[in-house]
Amino acid sequence: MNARKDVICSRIRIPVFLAGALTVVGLCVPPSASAAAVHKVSVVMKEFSFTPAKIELKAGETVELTLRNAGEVAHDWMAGEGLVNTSDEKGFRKDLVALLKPEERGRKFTPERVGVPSKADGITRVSTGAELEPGGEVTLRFTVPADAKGTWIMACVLTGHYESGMKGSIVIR
Ligand SMILES: [Cu+2]
Repeated sequence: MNARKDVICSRIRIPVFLAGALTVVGLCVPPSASAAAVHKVSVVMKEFSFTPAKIELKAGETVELTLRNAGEVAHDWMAGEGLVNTSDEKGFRKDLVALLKPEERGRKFTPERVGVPSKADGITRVSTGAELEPGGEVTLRFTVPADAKGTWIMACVLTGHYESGMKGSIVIR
């Protein structure tokens, strides 16, 4: 009885061992040069924060920025500089997303572009980015242009969200 049991066990072990070995081989294959050059960054959105709140990128690198809404309500992700932030108008004097021209892929998100003529100075502020439903995810893939160097604000421009903490910075060197 015992001998028979051992035989059954050894038959089971062989394929499991092979599967394990194949997995190890798969993990040891070096990534191609193009895959290695991609800088992957993830930002988690919820009520009311971006985590991490600071992203650092370099001009010339290819970036895959993944935004994920782990919250219970919809959130926006926008980026730029010169934010007009009042209760009835929000938008950037200079839009970072227009410079980055990202390819966007994901689920449960809507690309957004909103222009807001400022009451203060008549200049149109823009908010470009994406609105993510709860559970939504979008990956923005772009190569950082040299003219994007600087410190930018990322924000959720939905009413009250920025004021409650949905803000952060993107530093491009
Ligand atoms: Cu929000």
